[in-house]
Amino acid sequence: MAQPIKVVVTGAAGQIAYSLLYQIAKGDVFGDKQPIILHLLDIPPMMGVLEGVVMELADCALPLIHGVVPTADPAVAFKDVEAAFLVGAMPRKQGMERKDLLSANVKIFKVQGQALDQHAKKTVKVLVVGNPANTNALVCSRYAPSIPRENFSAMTRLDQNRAQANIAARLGVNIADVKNVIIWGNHSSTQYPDVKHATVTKGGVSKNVYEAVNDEAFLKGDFVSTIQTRGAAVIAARKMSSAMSAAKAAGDHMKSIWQGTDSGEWVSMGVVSDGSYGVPADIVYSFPVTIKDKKWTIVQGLPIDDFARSKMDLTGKELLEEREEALAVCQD
Ligand code: NAX
Repeated sequence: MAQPIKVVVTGAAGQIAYSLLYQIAKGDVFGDKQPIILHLLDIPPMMGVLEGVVMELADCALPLIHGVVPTADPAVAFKDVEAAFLVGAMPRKQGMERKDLLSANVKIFKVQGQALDQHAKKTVKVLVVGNPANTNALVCSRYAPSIPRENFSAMTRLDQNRAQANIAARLGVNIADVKNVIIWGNHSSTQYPDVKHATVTKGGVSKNVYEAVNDEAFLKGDFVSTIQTRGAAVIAARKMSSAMSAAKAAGDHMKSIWQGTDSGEWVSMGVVSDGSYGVPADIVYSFPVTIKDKKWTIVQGLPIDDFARSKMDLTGKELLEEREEALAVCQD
């Protein structure tokens, strides 16, 4: 059997982690032959709750788990980890402005970037889930200069999964028959869910989603706004934010990094922009990527029409603003 790898999950006492830990622990992410030592980080007041999570992990009786290390100390949590799920962040409280949330959370990601820099393996793959995920990932990578920037990514896979599910339901096909949906930009309500390059297979025949849906008004209107506001719709119904689906998406994202993408398929993730598609460089922007040997490559050469251009620019502009706010907070 392979040597165990150390995997950290932050916000380990929270609701996303509660679903995510089981997926990781049973082999859905790193494979069913890969033993794991789980490092669980949360803040000191949550140590009692975390102890309960540790008890439940033990009671799951999962043979891939070769150790569990609950801690409130980032130095312990990030020690020698090869994969990091950065889920923990401060939730938005009533009366809190987006700016206040950004300012509280980027500070957390500055500290965790520094801890990763000092303690993690240099090959560590870091997935940022905690919001504002794209800008937190940028901050985290900036404060971990000894780790390649390409190793940091932000989660837009939940948005991708939502878009894929919406189209599959609309066309009455299985989710697996819809491929290459793209999320461009920020994991926020400015994101641009794009099916112009997506395909659907029905009765053995593959077709472009745009042609199959055959309703441009829907694809440019309700579809886009439904995906952009899906998180708020879940909160309104459940009185809590998406957790099961967010955990599934986090597992999917890291699995894509670990095991690569299938031939002819791409996935969306927030990565440090190199200026592809005229997107500003040096922001964490969600692009379509293919992955091989744990390295991503932005899919090049997709034609961008005027509608897509305006949506892609808008979400890029928001990310530039977030970057300025975040860097100012970090310098305080
Ligand atoms: P919870 O509030 O249930 O859990 C968060 C946990 O993080 C808590 O246990 C808290 O104590 C812990 N925490 C806070 N500060 C910490 C720190 N400095 N170090 C370690 N742990 C810390 O939130 P949950 O529903 O699990 O959501 C977690 C984050 O995911 C939030 O920021 C949320 O906004 C974000 N989301 C991101 C999504 C995405 O697609 N990128 C979608 C789902 C989710 O909304």
